[in-house]
Amino acid sequence: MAMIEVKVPDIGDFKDVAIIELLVKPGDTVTAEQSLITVESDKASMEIPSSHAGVVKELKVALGDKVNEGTLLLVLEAAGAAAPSPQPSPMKGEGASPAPAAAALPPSPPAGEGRGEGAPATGPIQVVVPDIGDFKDVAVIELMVKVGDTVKAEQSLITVESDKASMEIPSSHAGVVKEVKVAIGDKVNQGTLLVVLEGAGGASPSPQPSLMKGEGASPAPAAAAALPPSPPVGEGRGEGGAAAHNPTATPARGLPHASPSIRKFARELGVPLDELKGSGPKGRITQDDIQNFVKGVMGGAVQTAAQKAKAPAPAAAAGSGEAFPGLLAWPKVDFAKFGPVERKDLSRIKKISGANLHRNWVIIPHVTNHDDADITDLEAFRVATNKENEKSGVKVTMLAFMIKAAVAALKKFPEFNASLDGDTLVLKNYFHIGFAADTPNGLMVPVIKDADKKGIFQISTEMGELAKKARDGKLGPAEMTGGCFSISSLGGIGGRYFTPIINAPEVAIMGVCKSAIEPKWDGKTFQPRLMLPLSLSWDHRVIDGAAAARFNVYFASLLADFRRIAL
Ligand code: CAO
Repeated sequence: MAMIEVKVPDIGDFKDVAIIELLVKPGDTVTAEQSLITVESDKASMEIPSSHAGVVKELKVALGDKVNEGTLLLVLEAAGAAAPSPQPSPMKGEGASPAPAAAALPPSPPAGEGRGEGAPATGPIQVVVPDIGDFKDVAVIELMVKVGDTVKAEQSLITVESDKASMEIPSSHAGVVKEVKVAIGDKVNQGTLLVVLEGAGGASPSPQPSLMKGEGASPAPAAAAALPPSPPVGEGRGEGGAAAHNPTATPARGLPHASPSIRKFARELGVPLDELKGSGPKGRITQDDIQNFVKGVMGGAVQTAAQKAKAPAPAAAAGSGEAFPGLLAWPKVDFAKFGPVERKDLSRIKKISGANLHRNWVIIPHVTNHDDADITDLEAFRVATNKENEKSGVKVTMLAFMIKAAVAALKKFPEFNASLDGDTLVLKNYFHIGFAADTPNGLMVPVIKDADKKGIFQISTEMGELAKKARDGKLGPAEMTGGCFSISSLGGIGGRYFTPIINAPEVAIMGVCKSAIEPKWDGKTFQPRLMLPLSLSWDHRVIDGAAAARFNVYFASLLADFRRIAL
């Protein structure tokens, strides 16, 4: 039997797109045109079909891998008589590949729409579907705005879907939605009128970014940017993982029916999409479905398959309603009775990170140990280093040293570099350190990968880049997942100590506040020493108080004399 290498076909402007679903596994029999993987950019997802029929011998990619045209996906043993099918052509309908269609999407704004770079948008503005290439008569599957909403230029308005790809259509202008001209289920084409906006005062519409390149800081990419997901999704590929277990349930489309942003939303919350029943058209899973599912799990009314399988897992017990008998309902107050109020929706990041924080706070038995590190000498070294390297443009902050110290402490206390999987502790032999970043939209935790292999300058550079991306809403999921341990530094702001919430599935987090000069007794006299307040929160299911105290003491000793790192 001949072996055939199946590669990613021409996917046009799609570059370095992440695999979010593996739809086949070794041993599966696939037909030509059967979808093999799903890839996703900021605003679109698509399935990549097989060029040939056969039996999967070897998968050459994994979830999260970035692929491009020509990337080897898998090796097939050619099916008996089945001749290799031709390479799929741009999506025009029957059995064609979705890839080129999506790739055919142009980066430009709709013609004649008057992007108006620099020109203030005032009065009614008709926002139409831009040039969406070969996408024809695509169905609206999601309305993301309603009358009265204020939208920004580039904010996603609707999601459309063809056979195998879906994408969000952004607004060409900023303004207030006066009329929505399409409904769910409507078929749209280039030029279809979507909404009428009342132009936002003097606000100039920003230039349209490339639709498929994800340069826009739209809500969709932002949704991906929040706390990393936690079990049972593992590395944030919950629905993909589930699909991978059961790839042949419905050969062509056994996947949960959901748009890219909904999939991201679900991944970030750790919601297994394949366990949800969609309430949208054709069973499509909506944001409400996900939120209701999360509420159900938090309240104990719903159990995920993973929880059922692992019952009586401690997490399930803690999350069940029975753990809180007689709990009062959340107070409903008409605040306007007491004075003027305004209402403001939580940002998507706040909603996502809030749900994660809530779950972590409720489920994990947190304890926080406080300690201080004498960083007098390290701070002098840091200041001198920055002076020496003024021209390099790389500024080293205390956080970079703390990331290295965290790696050394994780090596010495491996149970801190672990995650709970039911009754099993997963000990990690890699050292990815997350750091909390404050952004205009809320808290995010980018991750410095392989911090053990990087020096202070490289860590500082990466931290600067990741923090900027976080603030610009441009962090990708891969940049926020896989963390082993997090550091939340409020040192640049102030305060003394706090109780950080553990970033599950991690088991500990270091909170750091602002250092201050304090008098320290050296046995003869008081010396002015620069003291850094540390607050280590840890999961008492995994870590004991004595280990936590030792971790803190060791961490502080490293900062007090950084040469210990080399011991
Ligand atoms: N003590 C005293 N000063 C400190 C310090 C500390 N522990 N840590 C940082 N500083 C100083 C820095 O040296 C810098 O001073 P100069 O400007 O004089 O050089 C200044 O504070 C600002 O530092 P920074 O915040 O820009 O840099 P950082 O590496 O310390 O932090 C980042 C980067 C992204 C983590 C930070 O900007 C941030 O977002 N912090 C907030 C994190 C957060 O919200 N945590 C709470 C999570 S729980 O809701």
